[in-house]
Amino acid sequence: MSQMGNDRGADTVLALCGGIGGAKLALGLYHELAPGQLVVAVNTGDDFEHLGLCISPDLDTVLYTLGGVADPNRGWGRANETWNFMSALDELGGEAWFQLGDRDLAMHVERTGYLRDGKLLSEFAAHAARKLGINALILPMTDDRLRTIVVTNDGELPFQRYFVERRCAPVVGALRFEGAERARPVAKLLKSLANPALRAIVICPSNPYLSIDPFLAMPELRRALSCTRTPVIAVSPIIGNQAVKGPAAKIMTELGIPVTTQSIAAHYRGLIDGLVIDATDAHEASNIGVPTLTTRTLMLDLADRKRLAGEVIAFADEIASHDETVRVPRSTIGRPS
Ligand code: FO1
Repeated sequence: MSQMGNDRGADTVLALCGGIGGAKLALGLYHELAPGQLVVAVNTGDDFEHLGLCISPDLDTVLYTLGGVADPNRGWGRANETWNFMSALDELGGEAWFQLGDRDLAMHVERTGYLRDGKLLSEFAAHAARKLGINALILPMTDDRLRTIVVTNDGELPFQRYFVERRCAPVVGALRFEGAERARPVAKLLKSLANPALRAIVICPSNPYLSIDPFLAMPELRRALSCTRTPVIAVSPIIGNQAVKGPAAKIMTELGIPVTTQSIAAHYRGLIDGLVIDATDAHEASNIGVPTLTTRTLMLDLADRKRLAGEVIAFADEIASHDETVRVPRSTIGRPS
C-alpha cells in the first residue's frame, strides 16, 4: 500500500520508537490515525551483524507488529515460528545464543541482500513495510552505522551481547553510541520533523537509555527536536518505580538514577512539552516540570494501545492549542548538549 500520505504533513504524527514497549504504542497510533498519517522512526543502535546477516531487531519488531505477524508472547520475532535452523545450528556447535526463527530468517536474508547490493536500510524498510501491507512510513532512524555499546563491570559489550547473551546481568556503568557523531538521521525523518504541519512527536515508552538515547546522540536529530514547534510528548516507561518490561529499572539503579517518572522527565528535560505517566505515579505529577497527563499507561491488549494512543494525541493537541506566546520555544531553554 502507498506510503505517500505521509508527505501531506498535516495531521501526521511522528513516533520515535525502539523495542517492544515502543512498538505497542506505535500500533495504537497506527489504529487511531487515518491511513498514511503515521511515521515511525526506529532505533538502529541494537542492529548488528551475526552469522553473516544484517539484523535490525527494533525495526523488525515494528514491522512485524504493524504488519500483524508479530509473536504476541515474545513481542519480538514472528508468530507461528519454527526453529529448525536454530536446532541444526546448535547441533553443529554454531552460535545459537541469538534466536533466529525460520520465518524471521527470511527478513534478515532479504535485508542483507539489499544492503550488499548497495541499497539503504531505509529502502529495505519501505519495501518490507509495503510487502507486509503497512500503510505507515517506517524509517530506521539512520542509514549510517550507529551501534550501542554497553560499558559494564565486565568490559564493553555490543548491545545484543549484553541484552541477549548476557541477559542484562553485567552492571552498567555507561552507554556509548558508536558512530553517533557522524551519523545522519534519514532524510525523511528530518523532513517530517521540519514540517510545520506535523501534529505531534511521540517518544514511545521505550527504554530512554537504550532505545531513545541513540536517536538523541545524533547531533542533527537533537537539534531538530530542539527547534520544532510541534508538541513533543514522551510516555514514561516507568510505572510504580518499575519498568513495565526489560532492564530500564536495573540500568537506572546501576547508573545511580532514582527509578521514578521524575527521572524520566529530567532525562528528557528541554526536549519534551509533556509527559504521560501512569495513575500509579499520580503523586509525582506536581514535580515533573512539564505538563503531565496522568492515565493508565499499561498496554495489555489492543484496546489499551488504541486508548493510550488517542489520549497521547489529544494531550499533544491540547498543548498545541495553548497560546503560542505562552509556550516557550524549547530551543530557548537550556538543553543538554
Ligand atoms: N531477544 C531475546 O531476548 N533473545 C533472542 O534470542 C532474541 C532474538 C531476536 C531475533 C530477532 C529479533 O528481531 C529480535 C530478537 N530479540 C531477542 C529481541 C531483541 O534482542 C530486543 O527486543 C531488542 O534488541 C531490544 O529492543
